[in-house]
Amino acid sequence: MTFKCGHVALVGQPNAGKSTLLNALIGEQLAIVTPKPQTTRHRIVGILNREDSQIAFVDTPGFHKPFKPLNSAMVEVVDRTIDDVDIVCLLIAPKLPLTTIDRQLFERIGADRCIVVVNKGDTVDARASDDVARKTHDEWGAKETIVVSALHGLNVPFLVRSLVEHLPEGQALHSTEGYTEHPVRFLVSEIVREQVFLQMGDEIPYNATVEIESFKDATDDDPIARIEAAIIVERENQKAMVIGKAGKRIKEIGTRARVKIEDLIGEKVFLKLVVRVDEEWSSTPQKLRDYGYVL
Ligand SMILES: Nc1nc2c(ncn2[C@@H]2O[C@H](COP(=O)(O)OP(=O)(O)OP(=O)(O)O)[C@@H](O)[C@H]2O)c(=O)[nH]1
Ligand SMILES: [Mg+2]
Repeated sequence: MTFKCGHVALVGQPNAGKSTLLNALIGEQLAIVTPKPQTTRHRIVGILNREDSQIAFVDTPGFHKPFKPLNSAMVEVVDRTIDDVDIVCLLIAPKLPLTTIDRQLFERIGADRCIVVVNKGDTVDARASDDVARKTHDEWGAKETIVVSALHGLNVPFLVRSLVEHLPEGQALHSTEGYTEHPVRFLVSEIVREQVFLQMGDEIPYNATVEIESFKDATDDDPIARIEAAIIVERENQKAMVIGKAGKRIKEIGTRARVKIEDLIGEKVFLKLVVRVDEEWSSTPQKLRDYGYVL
């Protein structure tokens, strides 16, 4: 049996469902998902090991017009990833008309390396999503378009089979154990950030990032993992909002994040959260680098 291996990027506008699809493809809650646009900020790699293949899926931030340095860093990730991979899945919404921004992305990727994925197929009737698929062929010249529902896993195995066909032959490029090579610290910071997105109103998430300040695994003497994380915001009033009345909001963020972190690392966790103000961090290139954003 020939073995196939390669990298497949998931690209598209904010909220298209890229991270949901990554999780559906690898069967794990690796990438954070929220109803707010611009949730993903980094390249998130999830590895699918199969008997006949290894596919490294690369989830990317939503492609949008950057208006500040954090956004430029996010869009840069998309741009670089497109160049790095074997195949790009371009996720689009199941409605017409096709958008200019999706078309530009399609052209940037090139028809030969692009599989168009019409996601959220569960939200419209089959005829509507088929119409979208047909238009990608007729108007853009797409060679392959697949309708899926990342949320319900609909047609996801079919997408995988199609990807395997297109991938080059070759040995596994990543470890065949596990589904990710990201450090646990990074995954934990993402879980906290997910709760900041979910529990806070519209303004805070876009001004917040999360730093892990210390991480001690459980030991024989102390059977609880002890993690300290800082939620970094840009202004004092934002700090007050994250903390909430009598510390209620931050407590809720911490409780929900802790449950997910315990699931991830398989240990009981004591999670200490603090909020720090770092003015203009999202507009200052050096600070962005310090917080792990790629510039
Ligand atoms: N109904 C439905 N909702 C979906 C589907 N896929 C994703 N969603 C929802 O769409 C929202 C955005 O999903 P994400 O996976 O975070 O989207 P994304 O493209 O990664 O977004 P960014 O990281 O912000 O670019 C969430 O509320 C998901 O639950 C789907 O197939 N059907
Ligand atoms: Mg995402």
